[in-house]
Amino acid sequence: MTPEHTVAEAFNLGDRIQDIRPYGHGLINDTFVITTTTGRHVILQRINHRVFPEPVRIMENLRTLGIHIRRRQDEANFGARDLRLPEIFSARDGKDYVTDAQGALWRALGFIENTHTLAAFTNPGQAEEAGYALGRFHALTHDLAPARLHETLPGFHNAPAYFARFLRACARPRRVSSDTALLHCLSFVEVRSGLTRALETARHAGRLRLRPIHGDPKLDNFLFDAKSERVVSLIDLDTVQPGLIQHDIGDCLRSCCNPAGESPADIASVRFDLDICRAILGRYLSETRDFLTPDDYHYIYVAIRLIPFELGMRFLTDHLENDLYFKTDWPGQNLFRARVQFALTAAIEREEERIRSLIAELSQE
Ligand code: GN1
Ligand code: MG
Repeated sequence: MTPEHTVAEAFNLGDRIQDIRPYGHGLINDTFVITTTTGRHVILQRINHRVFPEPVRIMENLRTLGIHIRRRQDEANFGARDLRLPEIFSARDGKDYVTDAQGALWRALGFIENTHTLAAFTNPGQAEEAGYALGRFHALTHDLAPARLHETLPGFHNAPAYFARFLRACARPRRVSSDTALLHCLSFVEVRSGLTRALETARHAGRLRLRPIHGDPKLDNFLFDAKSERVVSLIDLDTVQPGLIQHDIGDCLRSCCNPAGESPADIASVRFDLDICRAILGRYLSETRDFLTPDDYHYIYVAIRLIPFELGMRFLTDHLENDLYFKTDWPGQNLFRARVQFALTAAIEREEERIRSLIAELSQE
């Protein structure tokens, strides 16, 4: 029996297991889909405990989030159409998870049927849907006190801490590199070191406040209904924790506005699409405008530039540390991923004026 089979048997799925297969493209956790003998599907995940120091906290956050969102949705005036959260299957011992012989935590979540993810948008309506979903997620959670949520991943989106780690990785003695792509990446980071502090400084100054965030709203994590093409769920809730909504806005736009994706055949095809940005942000703001402050708007551009830069720096540091964090299929893949995110950062910098005027325009509506 494979480890996933052994673990799956420890959950109360209400059905017998027919088949288990690897699923999705996550860079951190291992994901499988179980098919039961009655044709139902369940997501089974092994949480990467090198990344998440206390995985039990993820499950506690998921419960807290679920209770809060359901209470908000039960309030009057909310339409029938709303975001869904995956169901949590309990283990036969009553817990929300199973721990395997190696100490890793596994969980089983409801599979939201008749949905799919998109590799890239094919029409503006899909981009508006992504904006709706992120905005709705923030609107449903902004009144949940952030202290009610654990930090599942301490330091996640702490760009100055990532920069300090990057510097440590650079300082380690290794062969002098003549790899021009690597040298270019190193100087790309060094000349932007000031950028890393932008959001943290604003937060410490009290200009931005902590709120619950999704943490990883990349395009892969939006589930579109197969028929209506509407987003019905935002999945991958491991990084739900206190953060800045700017982290989510920046991450969503980083992922969605680059139609070439995170692993393009040609880095030259990486760009930042302003029409997609307009569709997402416009719809996002129609869900969130009631509780956003002038400073919230002010820091949107900074976040759009910072988050791809931060992710590039994280990939680059992992490359320098011999790929300990992100899964790789080939040597040098994390360096390649870093180059893609830096190409996107550069594209955003070239469009700065137009992005800033777009944000100003949308904030007036
Ligand atoms: C990781 O595992 P996955 O693909 O959901 C990462 C995100 C990155 C993303 C880039 C916990 O998410 O921060 O934006 O890769 N998650 C963590 O694809 O580090
Ligand atoms: Mg994730």
